[in-house]
Amino acid sequence: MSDLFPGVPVIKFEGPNSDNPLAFKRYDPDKKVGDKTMKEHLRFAMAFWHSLTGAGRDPFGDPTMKRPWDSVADPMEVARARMRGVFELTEKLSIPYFCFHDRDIAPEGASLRETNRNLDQIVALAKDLLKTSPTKVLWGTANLFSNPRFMHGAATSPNPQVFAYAAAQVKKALEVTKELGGKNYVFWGGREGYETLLNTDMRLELDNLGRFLHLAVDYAKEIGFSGQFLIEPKPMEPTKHQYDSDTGACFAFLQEYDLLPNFKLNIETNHATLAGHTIQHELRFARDHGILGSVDANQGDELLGWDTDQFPTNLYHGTFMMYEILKNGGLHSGGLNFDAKPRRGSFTVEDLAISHIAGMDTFARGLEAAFAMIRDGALDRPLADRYAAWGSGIGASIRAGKESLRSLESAALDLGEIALRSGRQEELEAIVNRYL
Ligand code: XUL
Ligand code: CO
Repeated sequence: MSDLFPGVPVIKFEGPNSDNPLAFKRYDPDKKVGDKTMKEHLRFAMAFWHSLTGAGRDPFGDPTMKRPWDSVADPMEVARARMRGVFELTEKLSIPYFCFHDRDIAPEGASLRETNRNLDQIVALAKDLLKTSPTKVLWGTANLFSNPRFMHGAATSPNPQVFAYAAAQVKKALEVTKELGGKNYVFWGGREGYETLLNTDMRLELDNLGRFLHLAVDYAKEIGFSGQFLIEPKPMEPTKHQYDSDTGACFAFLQEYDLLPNFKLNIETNHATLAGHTIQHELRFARDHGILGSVDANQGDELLGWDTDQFPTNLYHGTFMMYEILKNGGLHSGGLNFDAKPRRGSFTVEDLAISHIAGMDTFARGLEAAFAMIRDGALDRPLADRYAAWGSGIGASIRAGKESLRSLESAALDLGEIALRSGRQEELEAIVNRYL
């Protein structure tokens, strides 16, 4: 293991009474919850772009983060240090995976050919480090939004040369993700959306997005990449409207373009907030439709209307998220990727470790609470009870498609007052609190 972060020790579980900020209070990797360990349930990942590349810049200010490579001038040397850094930090924190963008792990050159050469060098280093490390790659992706060429979109650009450039970048990113053993490949819409409909042919742009994703599916088959494809809903930012605006919109898009057999969703907490949904809603919708693939685990500030990408510390959300994930039978090839950054004022390397510890403890606590609620049928029993009438009589007959408006009218005409039952919302909320 490299020693770029001497201030971060190997993090151990010390239990809920520990006051050591550099220790787990709830996350005990080998502890069994049901028939799986916490590590197997939670499948944590570190986001390379925030933890290794993120500098703490904001629209009003310059970088604040203090990192071991700050005085290194050669961008390739910085890239190599960061790649060693992701292995060191994930190993010290018992985080089994990391996720990356092509452009975050290696700098761009003067042409795509040169950029690919830079990428190859860093990928060779990563491949070497993977040989002796327990850390693996959860997913890879292509950054199709930072470079000015993508100002009008990538797959949805009005300029076909930009479409071609983006396609070439995805081709390479798929090859690299395969080479590094990535379990999934993510498409986040980046700038796939619009600023104004006055200059936008929405129909053409959506058709092109569908075409683009099919090209990726075809190429993955060609090179034998068997990872899961994921798209990541987000309603806005950087564009006014992102086409993959929420799980419902993504589901409709995947259906329309016949991509459902190949894609699931990577659902992000802060993006759910921006879409005006709870994360519980987004995960539930995806689970019910068989497209819950992976999670970008972070949280937003509910008073701020932008993507703050904070580390997840809300136990209530963590519990509901783990509830949906357990009900989904786990995340399968997906995981909980900390797409989160320490606040700008939390600029030390220790803050980076402490932020991950806080997030991991949140989900470990959420896992235990959710597991216990499911084990006890705490929410399942009242739910089954609420819908019990659909299992027999007229309810069963409606579900079986045996009724018509005419037959239902005859059933309703002479009904007196219908006996309704309480929804028991407050009682259920209190039940959840008992498990926290
Ligand atoms: C952007 C976002 C990204 C994607 C990967 O809002 O969440 O980090 O997860 O490009
Ligand atoms: Co994300």
